[in-house]
Amino acid sequence: MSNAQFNFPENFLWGGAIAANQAEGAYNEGGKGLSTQDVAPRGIMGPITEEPTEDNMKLIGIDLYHRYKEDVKLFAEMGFKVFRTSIAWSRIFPKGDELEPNEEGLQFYDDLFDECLKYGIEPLVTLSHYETPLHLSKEYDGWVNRKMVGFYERYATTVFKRYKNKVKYWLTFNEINSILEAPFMSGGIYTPKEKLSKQDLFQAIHHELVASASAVKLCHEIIPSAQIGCMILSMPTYPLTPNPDDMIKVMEFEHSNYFFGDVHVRGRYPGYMKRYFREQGIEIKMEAGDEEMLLNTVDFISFSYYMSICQTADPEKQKAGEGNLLGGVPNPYLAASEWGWQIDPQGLRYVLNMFYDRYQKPLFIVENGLGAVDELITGADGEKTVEDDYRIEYLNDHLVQVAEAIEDGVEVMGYTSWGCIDVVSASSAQLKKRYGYIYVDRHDDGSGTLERYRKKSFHWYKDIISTNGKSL
Ligand code: BGP
Repeated sequence: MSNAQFNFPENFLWGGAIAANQAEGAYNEGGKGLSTQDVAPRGIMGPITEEPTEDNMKLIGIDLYHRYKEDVKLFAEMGFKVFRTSIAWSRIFPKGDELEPNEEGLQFYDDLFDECLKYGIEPLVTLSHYETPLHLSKEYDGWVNRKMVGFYERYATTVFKRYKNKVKYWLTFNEINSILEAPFMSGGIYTPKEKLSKQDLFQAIHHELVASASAVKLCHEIIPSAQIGCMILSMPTYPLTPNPDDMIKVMEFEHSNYFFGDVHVRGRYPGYMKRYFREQGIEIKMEAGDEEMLLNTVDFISFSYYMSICQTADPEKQKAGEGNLLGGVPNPYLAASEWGWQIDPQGLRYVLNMFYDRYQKPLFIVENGLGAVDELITGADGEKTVEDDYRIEYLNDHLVQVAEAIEDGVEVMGYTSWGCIDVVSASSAQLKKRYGYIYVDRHDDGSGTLERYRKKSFHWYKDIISTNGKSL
């Protein structure tokens, strides 16, 4: 079916996204050091272990480290223009604080990026995606420590120089605002969340913001033709009722997340954060040069979008939202995925408009998708497949809203759906929560051949890309 009314820009970057720690496996090969993920068998919010344990699905992941050629070939078959992945920091600097990088780790990404470029696929690279070297977490308490800025700068400089002819699109920190709820995974902060003071949390955030601005500066110096963006977990927020108290809750919640974008785009702390710091007795220690450094603002804003939420000022109703990654309560008008993530395609149009109105910068949707349990069956052609019409419906509905936002005048650079090949889930560390167009035969009990199979959505996405969205 052709939908002539949808006008995606001609150079729209269609593709898919994964992260090193959820896909590569080979956690102790090629000179790689341990990362925070290697001791987190239950996901980003769960307890951690002393050493890597066999039940941690990320240690093997989907074995992309050894199978990337086959996988990139499948991405090329779908027509990808861009492939988002992260560099595992601990492959490049195994401990994080050494002076010399690990050549074998650098070589792996050379090979991976070459493989993408061979098919005309642009790599989009996240520098830090929930995978801080474990040594930096244990020895320095992660981003609470100012020294992290220097370690990150050394790492960023190393990879910018190495891949300057291969990578044009960069992201500094995955979902930088998630540190508010997941300080260990997002900020490498070893101090348990319950014991972490707000002072230390916001100091860590300051260090990340300075490091992010510094990466922007370094990237512009080393690769003048490159574009570098921040990456924000977006969660459009509606008042549960028209009560003004609920609306103020919405505003406060949005401020806690907009804050990260505001600093990245405007280059300074907003007034509402200064008020918050004053009222909470938080004093951010700034070093000489920090304020100037923050003025190195991003070229574009990227974000993930999975769901919207509601806010309420009523403490009784608020209880319904306990345990959500960013808080908030369910919306009575929306259905939810099997994992309770509420499905709201229009929220994507809304958030695109909100970001664009606020920042007037190009936007890149670098994560969106449906995590679901898939059943591998034998199709009519004798090939194994998954009839994932539910995923096609979710993605199609969301892309229609991206098209609407483009009609609204929003500048959208591209769309990389999350987990374009099945990967280990970040929140639950399970493999049964699948997002991919490509099914990977691996299961949470450790069984499976690791074979790859094209799902029905594989063919659907291929059509979307080849028609530049006209087949939506
Ligand atoms: C984002 C992360 C990803 C990813 C995705 C889906 O928060 O950036 O790493 O996994 O969410 O989440 P999950 O895997 O928990 O379903």
